[in-house]
Amino acid sequence: MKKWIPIATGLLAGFMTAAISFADFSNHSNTVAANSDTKSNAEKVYVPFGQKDEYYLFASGGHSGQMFIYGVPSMREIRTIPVFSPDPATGYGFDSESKKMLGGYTWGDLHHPALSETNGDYNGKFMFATDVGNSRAAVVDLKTFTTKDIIKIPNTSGPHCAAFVTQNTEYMFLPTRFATPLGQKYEPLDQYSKKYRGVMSAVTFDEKKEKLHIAYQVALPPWSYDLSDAGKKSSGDWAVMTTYNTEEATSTLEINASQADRDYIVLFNWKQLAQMVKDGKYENVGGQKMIFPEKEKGAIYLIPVAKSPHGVDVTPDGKRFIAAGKLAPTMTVFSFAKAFKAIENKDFAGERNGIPVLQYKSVMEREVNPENALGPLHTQFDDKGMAYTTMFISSEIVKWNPNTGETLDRVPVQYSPGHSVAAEGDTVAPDGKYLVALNKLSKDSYLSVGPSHPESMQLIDLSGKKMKVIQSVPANPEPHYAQMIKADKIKTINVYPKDPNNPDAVYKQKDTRIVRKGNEVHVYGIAMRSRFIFDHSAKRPDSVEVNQGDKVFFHLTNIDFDEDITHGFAINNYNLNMEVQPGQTNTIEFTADKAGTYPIYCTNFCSALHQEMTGYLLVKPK
Ligand code: K7E
Ligand code: CUA
Repeated sequence: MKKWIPIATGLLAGFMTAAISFADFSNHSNTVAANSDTKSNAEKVYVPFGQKDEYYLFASGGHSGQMFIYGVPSMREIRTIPVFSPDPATGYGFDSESKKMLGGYTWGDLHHPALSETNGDYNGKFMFATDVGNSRAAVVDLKTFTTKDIIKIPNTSGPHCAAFVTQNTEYMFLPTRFATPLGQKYEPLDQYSKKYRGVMSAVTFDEKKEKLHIAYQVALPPWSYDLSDAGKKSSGDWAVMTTYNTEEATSTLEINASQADRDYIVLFNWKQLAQMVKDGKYENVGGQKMIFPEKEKGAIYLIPVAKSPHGVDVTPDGKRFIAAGKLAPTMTVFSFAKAFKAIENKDFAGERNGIPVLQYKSVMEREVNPENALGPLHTQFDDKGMAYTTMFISSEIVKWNPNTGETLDRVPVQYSPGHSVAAEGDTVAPDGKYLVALNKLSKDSYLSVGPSHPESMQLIDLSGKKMKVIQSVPANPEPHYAQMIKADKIKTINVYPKDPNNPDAVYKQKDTRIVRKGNEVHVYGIAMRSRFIFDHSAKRPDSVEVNQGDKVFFHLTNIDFDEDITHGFAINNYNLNMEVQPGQTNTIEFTADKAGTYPIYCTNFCSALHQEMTGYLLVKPK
């Protein structure tokens, strides 16, 4: 323990100015261009035209609120899935359903995408994500790569460490980065230790209805909860998360939250928490079932860990969890079995905020300090159980053996990696093969675009004895975390099937119509190559006339049941656009408050006569 105190003090400055460490790498000559086997690297990432990538990579879009999809090993960006922010390209946030889901928010901060799991393995069905910016959780359906549900999480501020799912997607846990008074009521900051709380929410998912739901919440001490991970196999009922600012500082956190040599890992049993809820051991706070751990004991424990940890990761066999020190150059390996024993023997070193603290020595298995490796943040695993930890300050990936602590290999990356992601890396059976470093700074890697540069992702080949960086691509803000899944696990649909129960759907030209109810106008129309038909019986079936002030609903069905033949629907000068994918029915609603003549047009180039796919919205003045 003594060892890291002096180092950590120096590190604090280093962590904040990681860029100064770039110079250290001049002797590594590891830039892709300088690599002597450029050709063999190129072959490894080359996916010939007509062939497809082996993996999907789902990368967090950070404060863009979106998720970016890449293919691995080509590292080609395939798609953006809008989740927490509107996206004109797909009409997300414009059509009625997605607009309602976004709830008026125009941005989100998506950090950790999490794939749904069956028996600890990605099942390829759904992707979950949380929003640190506006405290929401979302689910994306991987049949269509579209967001299906978003819920606002009350009583919480910034669910950063989420989303990590339990091994059969029973729960995802959303502990918060910021402590606030419950319900975000006003309380002076002097009351921080007494009145503020960090709240963890347990969210469930109804796969049939595709709906998220808050099962219960836990009022944790007023600390910052950082990364979390669910247990696996023998530790499957448990989950772990890191904390910082257990100092309970209320200002200048960079100094004041780094005072203590130890913060904690929170170890909790989610089955016991669920049982407490069943037994009525909770209080109602703002409509949520809130467990107070100082009153209801037995499900939550604290484990001391070196200074302001960031990541904590459970090994694929579920036997250990590894915390990375951020301000201590240490990866600490803990044993679940030891923790369970310590709990059984009540081997406590007292309590903190009414929560028992387990003896560090009783749970810790080893501290690993690779020489000069600084700023460990997150750990991933390969098929042999070997660990790969990102070093933010020394800008490298360190491969090491969690069973022995031995350092096996190191490779520099450009620069300052936050997370990395291994192929199927969070499952009980990672693939090895590939690791992608998600770097915070690309600095001198690409053509300059001015003072602010893109982040970078570097593909690392794990198949040999030595790690090898084989590709580098720029990434939009901000790849915090990603998950990589075998491509054949994801089964997308080609077209939306006909839905006879959808009252808004119209599949035949003769069923197109305009229905007026008072000042509401409902247009039941179709889009097809290369025209709109809003009312087949009208003199001009592709134009609609309404009165100024009318509430207008365009229900549009794309009757081109043909893969990739998607249509757009934009109203010129009305700030409206949506996409209607093959077979899909989509609705856009607005108040026609501006009188005049407004062209309607298709925004997706859909045929040789796409340009002709137009009509008019006429808004008759009052
Ligand atoms: Cu960027 Cu996971 Cu939000 Cu670490 S987090 S780096
Ligand atoms: Cu439909 Cu262009």
